[in-house]
Amino acid sequence: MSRLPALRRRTTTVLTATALAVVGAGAPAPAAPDHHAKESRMTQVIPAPVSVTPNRHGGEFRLTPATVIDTDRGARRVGEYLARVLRPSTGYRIPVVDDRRHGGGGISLELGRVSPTLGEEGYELEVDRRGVEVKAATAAGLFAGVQTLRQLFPARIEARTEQRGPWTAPAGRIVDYPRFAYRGAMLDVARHFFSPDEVKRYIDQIALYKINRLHLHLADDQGWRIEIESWPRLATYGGSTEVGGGPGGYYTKAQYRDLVAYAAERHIEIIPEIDMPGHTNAALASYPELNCNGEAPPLYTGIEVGFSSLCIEKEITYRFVEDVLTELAELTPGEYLHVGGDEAQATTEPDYLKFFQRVLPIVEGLGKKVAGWHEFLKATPSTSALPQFWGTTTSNALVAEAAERGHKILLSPANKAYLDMKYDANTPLGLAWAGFTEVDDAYAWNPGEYVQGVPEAAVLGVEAPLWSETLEVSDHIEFMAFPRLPAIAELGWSPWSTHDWESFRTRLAAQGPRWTELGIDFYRSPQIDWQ
Ligand code: NGO
Repeated sequence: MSRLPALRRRTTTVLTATALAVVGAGAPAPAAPDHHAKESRMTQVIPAPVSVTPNRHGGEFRLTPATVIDTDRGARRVGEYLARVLRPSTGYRIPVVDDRRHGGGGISLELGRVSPTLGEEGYELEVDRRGVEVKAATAAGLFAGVQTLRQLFPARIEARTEQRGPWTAPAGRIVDYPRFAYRGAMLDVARHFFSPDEVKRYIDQIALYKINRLHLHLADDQGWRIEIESWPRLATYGGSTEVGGGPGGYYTKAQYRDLVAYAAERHIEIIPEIDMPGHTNAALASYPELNCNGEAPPLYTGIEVGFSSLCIEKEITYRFVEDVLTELAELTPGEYLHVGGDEAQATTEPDYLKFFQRVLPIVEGLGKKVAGWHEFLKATPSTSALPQFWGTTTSNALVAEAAERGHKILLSPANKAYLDMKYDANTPLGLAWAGFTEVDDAYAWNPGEYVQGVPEAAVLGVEAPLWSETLEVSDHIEFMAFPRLPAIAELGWSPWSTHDWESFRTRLAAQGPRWTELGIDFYRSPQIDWQ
């Protein structure tokens, strides 16, 4: 139990999810004008919480040089994380203390009994003038609450250098939990390689919006990005270039383990993908014996797709797949291995089926569940397999049948969720094959009733893929991901009853100054009245 004094409950205005949307839309907030700015911070959170109850009489919590973060032992790392966010801008010491030694006051992160409706990742957050109290059943829930709390302080709290206060958060109460279990982002590190530090930077950014899965597309025609000890040339040769002919790169196992740990500390699970049997030129170039004709093709630095295939009839292909997946499984504490399966235009249909009938049991034998782009449903994997829908229409027979059989589906409709699509004809980066995708396009769909025959109960969640044919550095990632990633994150987290474009665009505008403080190079969409 926390030693924080019981928080007084003076709150009488309950902003349900729907009312929240109304406040966001510019209707007068039910607060005295001098409290408006702070109180509106409480209603500007992204993703929109399940319920927000500002204290009707205003009031605020204020960080001071004496503020401490008071945690249960099991939440210590969440406390340290929050302290690392708050220290640089405030210049305060903000020690993280165990609640048994501490007399109260400050920010309390408390693991314990909470309403079962909060589930594994939900939290309750209560702010009054004496303190902040976040409660959850798990560290993941506290971490989600901490991301909300960050947004209750002024934007300059995100600065990495000391700023002037006051550091206030509006009094009130938030109760929150996710709509879907899987809220993902994908980064293609194959077309262009991104260094471990660049990947960590993206992990920090997606964590802001309660994303809990990062899918890494680790191999494609243009590059192989993960060290495999039993097939070392995959990385050293297959990873030696990228689109446009740059130097490429790969992660050593130590670097990859470090990324997995870094993500885990932010309650994000990494899902590794080795795409097969197509999108395999980098592997085919590294080992001639993987080719049906025994000859290694040259490395590839263009952006065509659909021209490569592993050799389905050779036994060595399956030894290769098993070796790679075995080493990958050892690096993966998470439950899924992603085996790609998309755009296998250079593999005949019977060969494709034959291939996956060999490969699917390998993944299961490693104690992992298999994920794949939705085409792999042709090979009728078991219902524990996770198909990732990436089509541009709202009907797909394979996916609907899979949902009917009992599969959970992951939704990444390319014309909504692909962060590499250009915003409009003038966007200097990105592709346009699925159409231009402005912020409202990315936001305007309901995952729970999007694909025909895939009802909400059959949806595991959403994922926003970012393919990197045209992206070379962190700035490029950020320009394409912001502000659309927060849109997809909100679709994955927030109850559908909060869905409201006017509210979202108002709340998004309030994120702009935070991104500026964080050095995030975002797209200033003309659809948003940036502050
Ligand atoms: C497609 C293709 C990728 C491209 C991407 C570009 C899938 C699943 N396969 O999505 O190879 O990089 O489009 O938007």
